Amino acid sequence: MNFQADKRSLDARPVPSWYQDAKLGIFVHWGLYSVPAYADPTSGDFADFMRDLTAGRDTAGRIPYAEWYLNSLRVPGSPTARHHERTYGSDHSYFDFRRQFDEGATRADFDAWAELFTEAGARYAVMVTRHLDGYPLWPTIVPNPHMPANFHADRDLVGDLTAAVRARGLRMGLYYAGGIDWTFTDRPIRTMTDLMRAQSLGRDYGRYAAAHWRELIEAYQPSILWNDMGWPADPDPHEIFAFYYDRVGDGLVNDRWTQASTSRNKVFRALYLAFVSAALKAAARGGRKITPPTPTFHHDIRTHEYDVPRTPVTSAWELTRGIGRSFGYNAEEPAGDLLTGTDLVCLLAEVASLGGNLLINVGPDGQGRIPASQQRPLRELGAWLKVHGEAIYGTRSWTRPETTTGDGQRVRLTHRVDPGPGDGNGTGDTVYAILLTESLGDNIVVRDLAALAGRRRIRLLGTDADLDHAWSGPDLHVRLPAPPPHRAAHVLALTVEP
Ligand code: FUL
Repeated sequence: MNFQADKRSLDARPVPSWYQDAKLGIFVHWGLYSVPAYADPTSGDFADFMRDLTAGRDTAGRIPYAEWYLNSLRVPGSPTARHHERTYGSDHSYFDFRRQFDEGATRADFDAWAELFTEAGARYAVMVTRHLDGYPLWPTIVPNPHMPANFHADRDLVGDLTAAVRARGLRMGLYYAGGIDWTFTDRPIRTMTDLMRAQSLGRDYGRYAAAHWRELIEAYQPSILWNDMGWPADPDPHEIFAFYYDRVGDGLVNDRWTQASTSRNKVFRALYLAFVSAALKAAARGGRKITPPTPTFHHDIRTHEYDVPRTPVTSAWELTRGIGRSFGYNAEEPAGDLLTGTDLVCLLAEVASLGGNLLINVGPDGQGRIPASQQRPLRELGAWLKVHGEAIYGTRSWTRPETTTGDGQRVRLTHRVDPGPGDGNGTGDTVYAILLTESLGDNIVVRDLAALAGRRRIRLLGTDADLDHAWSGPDLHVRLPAPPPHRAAHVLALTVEP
């Protein structure tokens, strides 16, 4: 099929269902920034950074993301600039980390990474191929006009990780920071106006980024195009989408192809930037927050970062975050800032109850190893999914996402529609009540499930028996033969009786 490069015709293409069924993906942020592996541990959360930015304040290079090392380094006197000076000296440039990174990368054991992703229960991975620092992790033949020849990783890291991930039966998506490349500018991003300027790199950059995406699509046929930080005014991203869908029939694209000003007219762009800058200053004086208008492009997946939406979203969407407060490995991060296995189970249940996917990130170190502190919670999540995956994979949001137990514990609800008798393995229309509590007694009350009262078969996942139960008004009372063992969360499956 030949797709047309326009939003209306691309929007008419159905979103491939594998994605919403998959529910769990692993993001990989690994690059030159993984060698210094530093972000100031006192710089707060990503939300604090965004609050400052959208209120027109100067962030002064303070961001919890270690993958923004080069940007923070360019802000004189920032915690990163001071750390760099102390640790490496002022003669050591960011791109001097290439030697150590490329050397460590030769030893990275991608089969071990893919084994971890599988054990975590992930059904896909998304790898950063080129972050904002501009360093490509595959042997691109597209020359960077600002950098020496062969400016890319020595080993084909994208190809090798893609092969290892696919060998385990997982899908592979690719991330590319299309809107920004710090090798095309020296100016750091401190404010919202800087951010928009950093997204206006001109036509040559547009051609460079588009050539990269086309190269990645042809070489690796990614299952997801995960673009980041917007897209230049030229060329139209719909041309890339049409090119992509023609080659990867069940591929998906995310929603980060917008930018504050997409006008091709330079004068208009300059006026727009001046307007936004004045509006930001006024907003800062009045303590208000402004969101610059953004045009929308075609997309299949909506993305949320750290911030979980409050209400269910029926179209495909994804929450992404690090296990801690950074995507790139931050060796300074205190252990208490990392999610535990139980936290991950609760987060995945919350996201699934809202109809979304969780794209949880790993940040390997400069030697290509995934730190044990990140592996542990992922393996615990996977162990829970082995028993309770039925409540997550292939589900959608139900008429409401949550309720509580009789004693006030949180309960997340997901829904699986019976594929019908023709399917042969139809389990019946099932609602899953995921009880976010580690220990459970033998008498359970789940409140406000009126819509489910009636002929239901009730099981506790991990056991086979149908459970004795009764309804009192909208509340479900279940009696277990004995209190179940400790788990990150317990799941009651409520299935319509045939
Ligand atoms: C953000 C980037 O700025 C972060 O570094 C990270 O890549 C995240 C997934 O997207 O917008």
